[in-house]
Parts: sequence; C-alpha cells; structure tokens
Amino acid sequence: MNRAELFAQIQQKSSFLCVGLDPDLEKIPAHLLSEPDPIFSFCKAIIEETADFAVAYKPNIAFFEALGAKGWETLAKVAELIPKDIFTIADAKRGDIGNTSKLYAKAFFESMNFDSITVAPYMGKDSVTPFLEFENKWVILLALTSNVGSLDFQLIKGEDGKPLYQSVLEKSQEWGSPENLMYVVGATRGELIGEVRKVVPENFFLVPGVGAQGGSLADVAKFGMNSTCGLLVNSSRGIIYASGERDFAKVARKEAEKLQAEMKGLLEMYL
Ligand code: OMP
Repeated sequence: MNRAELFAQIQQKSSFLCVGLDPDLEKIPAHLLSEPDPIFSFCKAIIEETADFAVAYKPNIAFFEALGAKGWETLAKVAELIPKDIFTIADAKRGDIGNTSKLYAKAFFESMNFDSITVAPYMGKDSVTPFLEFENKWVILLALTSNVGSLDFQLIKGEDGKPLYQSVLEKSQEWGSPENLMYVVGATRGELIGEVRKVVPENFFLVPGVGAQGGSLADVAKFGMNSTCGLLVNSSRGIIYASGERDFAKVARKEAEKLQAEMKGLLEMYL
C-alpha cells in the first residue's frame, strides 16, 4: 500500500487507528480454548468487529512465534484474513547484517505479504536498507519508544548535543523517504512527539502507548499530526482485552469505535 492509499483510507474512515493483535492464550476468553486454533478464532473475531474503524492491524509476531510452528501458521492465516484495503504491520522488530535482513524482508513482505515491518536501527544502514528495496512496502524504524527503557539509550546526547533518537531520525532520512519509511514514536512521550515532528515533518509515525500504557491521544494529535495525518495510533490490550468474556469482540468493537470517534474530532480539528 502506498502513502496516498493510506491517507485516502484515513480520510474515508475518519480514523488513524491501528488495532494491535497481541493474542495471548492466557488472556483470551476461556471458551475459545476448545477451538482447533484459539488464537486464530480470537483474531478473526476481533478483526471482523473492528475493521470498520481500523486503518491498520499490527500483529505482534512474538505472540505467534511463542507457539512454535503452529503459531507461524496462525500468523499466516491471520495476515491473509485482514481485508486487503487495510494496512498491515508485522511488528517483528528485526534488523541484522544485510543478507540476513534481506531474508527477514522476504519472509514478511513476500511469504506473508505484510505492508510493513518494524525494524531496529541499532545495526545501521546496511541492516535497514534491504527492507526498503521492496515496492510499496514500508520500514517502521524504532525512534523514540514508549517503554521506560527508552531512557537508557534513546535520550543520551552525542558529541553534537543531539539525543540518539534524533541522530536515528536524521541519518535514516538518507536511506528512505516518506513513501517507504515511518517511525515508531511512543504516545507516552507527549511533548517529545513535537520535537520528532520538527526533524521529520512528512513521515508517518506509528504511535503505540495509548490505552494500557496511558498515553494521550489528544497530545499525540496535537504534537504529531501533519497535513496527511501522518499518524497511525496503535492500541492493543485496551481493545482486544476490553472484555474477557464471550462478548469480547463486541466490546472490542465499542472500544475501537470510541477511539475512532475521538480521532474523527482530532482530524477535523487539525487537518
Ligand atoms: P498495548 O500497550 O497493549 O496497547 O500494546 C502496545 C503494542 O505496541 C505492543 O505490541 C508493543 O510491543 C508495541 N510497542 C510498544 O508498546 N512500544 C513501542 O515503543 C513500540 C511498539 C511497537 O513497535 O509496536
């Protein structure tokens, strides 16, 4: 999916919601455990109920690969199930020497046909650019993450006085463009989102951290929105585990709808 198509979908749905699929056998409703593939049944129900409000789905690969070979099969089935006009993110946080990155890219872009993959920048240019060589596929580079540990490295200032995340943003601008490169910017870093936006005015941000991690959607939009929205805001647990009962998919729908309604207002305010 290209940027124009993504923006068109955002406008059409008045939403920049990404539903995170982090399916955990210990958290999904107990009645699903007797199904042949409980994780698939769970994701299927969530996707069917939230697709009206979501412009992206982000399966977190860890939750699938933890189940071994069956988990990979389930992931492929889930990827296949997501409506084709919705942007897909393989949240895999990969990155390795060039020839290895190339095969990670093939795995997620060709074998499973994801639109994008999250990539760690730590190993530098040759670990990231193999992912950028696929037409209409995207790298979502970790820049300023939502977790407490982001303070350990990402805010350390280099000799030039710039925090590491800023160097990641600036350097990676030489590798990709707003047509194939997004950044992960955590919603929990409210005021800093504006700083990131100054450095990379055009690129989309994938923003995790609203919902269970407590980030503010209003702040994300205030500091991060650009003229093509430029935001995909993810919520995983806040939507998919809003109910642990038989009504889980309907309750997930309500949560997704609530976020979409707030996003509609924010799009009207800032676009
Ligand atoms: P919830 O906190 O349940 O909404 O889930 C957040 C999701 O986003 C999880 O799948 C995390 O792995 C992911 N995530 C973060 O929480 N923080 C980040 O900085 C980056 C990500 C990510 O790359 O998606």
